[in-house]
Amino acid sequence: MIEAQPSKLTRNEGLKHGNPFLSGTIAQTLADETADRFSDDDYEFLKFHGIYQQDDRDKRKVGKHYMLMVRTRFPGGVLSGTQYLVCDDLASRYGNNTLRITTRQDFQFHGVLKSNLRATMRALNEALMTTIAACGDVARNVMAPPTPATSPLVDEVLAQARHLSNVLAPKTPAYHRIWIEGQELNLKPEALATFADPLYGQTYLPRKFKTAFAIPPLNDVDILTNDQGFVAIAEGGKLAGYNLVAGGGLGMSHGNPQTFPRLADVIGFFTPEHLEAVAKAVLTIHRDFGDRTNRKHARLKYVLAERGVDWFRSELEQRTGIRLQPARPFQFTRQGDRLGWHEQTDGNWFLGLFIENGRIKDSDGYRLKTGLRRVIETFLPEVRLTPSQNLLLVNVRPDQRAGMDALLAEHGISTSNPFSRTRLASMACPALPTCGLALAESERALPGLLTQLEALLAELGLQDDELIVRMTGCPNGCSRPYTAEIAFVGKAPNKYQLYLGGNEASTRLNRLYKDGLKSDELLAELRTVLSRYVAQRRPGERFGDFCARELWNDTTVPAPARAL
Ligand code: SRM
Ligand code: SF4
Repeated sequence: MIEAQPSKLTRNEGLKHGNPFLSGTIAQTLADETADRFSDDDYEFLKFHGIYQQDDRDKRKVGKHYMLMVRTRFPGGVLSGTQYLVCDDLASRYGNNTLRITTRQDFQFHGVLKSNLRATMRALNEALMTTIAACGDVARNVMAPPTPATSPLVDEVLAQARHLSNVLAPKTPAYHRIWIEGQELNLKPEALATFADPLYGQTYLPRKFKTAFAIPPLNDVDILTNDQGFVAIAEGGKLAGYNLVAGGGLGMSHGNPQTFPRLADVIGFFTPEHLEAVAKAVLTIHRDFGDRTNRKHARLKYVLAERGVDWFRSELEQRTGIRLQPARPFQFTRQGDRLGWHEQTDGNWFLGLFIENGRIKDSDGYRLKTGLRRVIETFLPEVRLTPSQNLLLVNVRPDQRAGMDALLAEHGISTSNPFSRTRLASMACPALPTCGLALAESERALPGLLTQLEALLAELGLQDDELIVRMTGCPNGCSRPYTAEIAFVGKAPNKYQLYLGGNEASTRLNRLYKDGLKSDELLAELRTVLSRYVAQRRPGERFGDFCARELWNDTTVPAPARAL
């Protein structure tokens, strides 16, 4: 009888096992001025430090031009005005003179040279910012609703998200020693192999792990796309506890039906004092049951999809010793941000500014980077980055508003965000030239495509409608395309898949409508469906809901209401 062979662990598992300290030879390569790049092994270790080695894909014809992308970890997207100014300065001094707000409320610095990497990292840490575990097989930045005054729960939930982010951060001293102390770290292999993280153990997680908090009815964090989510339940104006949702994730690969986007399941309710225990239990279920033999099948969503909610709940209850209560009713009605000026509950104001695709840069007549810098150094508001790649200036005194308006206007920035509703609700991932996985353009293509779409919407009398449009350069889903009403997903240079049918609350996945379309064909396909929409839509029906009903015959109530 032939015995089944255990499947082989992935290369990443071997790397983590050999060096749970996560130091690799990063420090030695940093010290070696002749080396223009890190080794392939260090490429993997660097991720745990919040760093990606990339090359400028626009320059590949003349050779590989290596550079680093550095990603911060800002739980809930919060940073002080002073910290913002440090980031702005670092982007100009060491990066490509832009700051990129990510879909998980962080900043990315693109184009950092190896010779400037340590200075960048040290300056961030000196200003009390970190990049640890912004990438890698660990719990990533914890998302939380950043907008003040949308609910009395915002501050409390934000504080819990920030606390949880610390609890879930890996504890290796390598980060501090390499980037802050500047040690060479010539540790013996035996010393490296004995380190074990108290939560993650020696091999960390099989894959990335994402956490978010949301306060219904606003789903501004797209909570169901996370590995674990905490839906705040208010009773009598107070935080009664959380409904746990688990098993969401969007990444997939073209032509591999074993990979798919998935929305999280609703697992059950618990009171706030159990938050840490529940979060750790979900993480360790992923740690212990995630597939370490296939990185494309390693996310927690596949554990949920294959073992089911009942199994998951009982495993969680065993690990925590807590009995989950039935989930409390909740409903999401909307995603997105509150842009423009709004009053906070304490009498101060906040300003929501649309940042197209999260890219803070100066261009002719629209000097966004300089204008933001000037306004922040003058008035020192708190800054919050949103999951829709926008920016909020928070805690502004009423008497400061006019001065801020005027200063921003001097740089071509209007605080009334004068863009179409569809553009305001759009997002694109970075893709080319920095992302090594991009198959097609995204951030550089979407603004122009939207201009064409805006013309089409005007022609059809839909110029005042909001269509949630998202674009990515590959199927990994970084700008969360699969919950959009319209999504363009890159397949090859200038070839996209067109997905239709997500909803306003981000509680329904869209579906593939057409494959392999060029940019101009995307518009032609949309013209056909939008014309049908104009002719056949029900009163008040949004485009995504119309597509679900008419194209997919899907009239079910989207999760999570269905799951309760
Ligand atoms: Fe992402 C990989 C950018 C949010 C799913 N993502 C990447 C890399 C690092 C490419 C790489 O591995 O070489 C991209 C860097 C591009 C560049 O040049 O900057 C990248 N992801 C981004 C950001 C910057 C997109 C943005 O428009 O803001 C977001 C950074 C968030 C952060 O601050 O942590 C970003 N990525 C997401 C999201 C959305 C979310 O988390 O809310 C997803 C889908 C949700 C999910 O995780 O399922 C996402 N990124 C992926 C995947 C697919 C993972 C999978 O399970 O298959 C990859 C590829 C991978 O991990 O192998 C990836
Ligand atoms: Fe890169 Fe693909 Fe993510 Fe876009 S979706 S940033 S192309 S990995």
